[in-house]
Amino acid sequence: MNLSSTILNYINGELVKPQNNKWLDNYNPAIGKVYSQIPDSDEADVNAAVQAAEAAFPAWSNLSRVERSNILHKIANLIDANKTALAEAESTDNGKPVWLATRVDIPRASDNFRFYANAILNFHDESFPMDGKHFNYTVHQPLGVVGCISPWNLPLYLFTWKIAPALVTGNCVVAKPSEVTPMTAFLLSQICIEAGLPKGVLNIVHGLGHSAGMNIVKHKNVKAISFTGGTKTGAVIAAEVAPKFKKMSLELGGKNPNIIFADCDFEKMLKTTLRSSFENQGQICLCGSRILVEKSIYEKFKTRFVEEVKKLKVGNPKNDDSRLGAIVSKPHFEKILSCIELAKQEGGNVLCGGEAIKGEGECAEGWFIEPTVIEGLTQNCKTNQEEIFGPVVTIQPFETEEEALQLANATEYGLAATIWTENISKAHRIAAKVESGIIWVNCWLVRDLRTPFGGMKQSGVGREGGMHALEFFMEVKNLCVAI
Ligand code: TXE
Repeated sequence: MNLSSTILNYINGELVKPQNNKWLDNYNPAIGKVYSQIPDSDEADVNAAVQAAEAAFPAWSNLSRVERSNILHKIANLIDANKTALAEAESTDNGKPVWLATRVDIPRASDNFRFYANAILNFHDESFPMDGKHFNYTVHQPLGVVGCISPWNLPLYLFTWKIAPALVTGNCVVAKPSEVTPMTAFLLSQICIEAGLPKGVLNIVHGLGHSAGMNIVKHKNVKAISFTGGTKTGAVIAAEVAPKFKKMSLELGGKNPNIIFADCDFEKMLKTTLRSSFENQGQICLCGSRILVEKSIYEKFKTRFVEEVKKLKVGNPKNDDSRLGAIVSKPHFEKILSCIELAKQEGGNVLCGGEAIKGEGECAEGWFIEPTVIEGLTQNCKTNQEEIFGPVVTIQPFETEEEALQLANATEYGLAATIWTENISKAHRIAAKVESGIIWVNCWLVRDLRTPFGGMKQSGVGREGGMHALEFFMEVKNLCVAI
């Protein structure tokens, strides 16, 4: 595993420099300093990647599902074999604690490859006999060259979540990780070479969204785009892709309600709510950033929650006792602090946190923010409407189920929600009316890869996960034959 300070593109099976020889700084957010360089790729690099993918497509799509599945299993095994290096690289790039990358991000990356290597073997077509005179059957075929573009919050986790189903269905891929967290994608390139993935099947082009990313989206021979990122970016991509009738899957932002009823298992709720509020420094689109609490337990919740939040240690991501690490980038660090200032201007009362923290030792120049809890805001203020995507949650009381639902659904997003109640009828009743694509009851971030993943409203279009992802990366034909 070559943890080089110079990250290279992976095109046609080779690790290569950008043709324009332009480079971007890549920062370690825990120390606030540049630690590597990444290609500032442009149209020439994307064209080379698409050409390589086109050249590789006939042979790769003609392999049997078992042959493609076997190669994905090799990649999964190599990810597991390099788990420590990958977790450290993920933490260095993203600022998340090493223990979190080790426990979640990297195992999930190998699970993604393993899951789809198996899922394809169970994917089947359908037949529809018609009263002895005609016979229908479906045929699924790969699309060709597809584009996969991913964000910085769960870098290898979300990158592989797209690449694995795209490859195993016989497509060839041009992928771009976030320019903010490129290192594990570079290491994945090396793993794919070692696994014997044929050249051109997967191509990884590093660079900025508006150049490398947009050139992938625009390329006439890229048949589909699978994107995960912000809602505004999703809209830019959709505007480009829709008129060209390319398939698109958009996993976008969220402003998720965490609805807590008085009849919940309080201690279990409290422990999980600490995670759903601040895991990965609150930089998970599934985090519950709006905490809605039934009025009769609001004061008890507020007191206990703030007490526990103050105990959360923010520090060096290398330390096992750091519950929160660094914020991913200086711009995002400054954005979150500006959101906290806005919350105060909107009448919010900061119950704890709210400030940047100066790191210790090697982290003295790092970008750290205290976990922050704010109350006293209206639902319609910007703080409760717009995604902050950091360690900041708001809390507000409700009195009735109707009020809880009104608050929960009062944003333009609809990605995820959590509901805490021991009354199973109430849980089903509320869940049926919450406008979210993913709903957890008495738990959070429990993920079964067979399930559909995605949001409604401004949280996205389409579903990833399970057979939905395999379907997305294939065309389905229906053949009707006269007997
Ligand atoms: O997103 P950006 P970020 C969302 C999360 C937050 C955002 C954070 O809610 O809003 O992602 O990730 C590339 N054409 N989710 O800041 O800026 C860019 O280079 C083509 C939701 O990274 O949108 C990067 O690789 N590409 C999600 C990627 O898009 C472009 C889970 C994302 O960048 C581009 C995780 C362009 N014009 C985060 N502009 C979910 N719902 O599951 C940028 N990019």
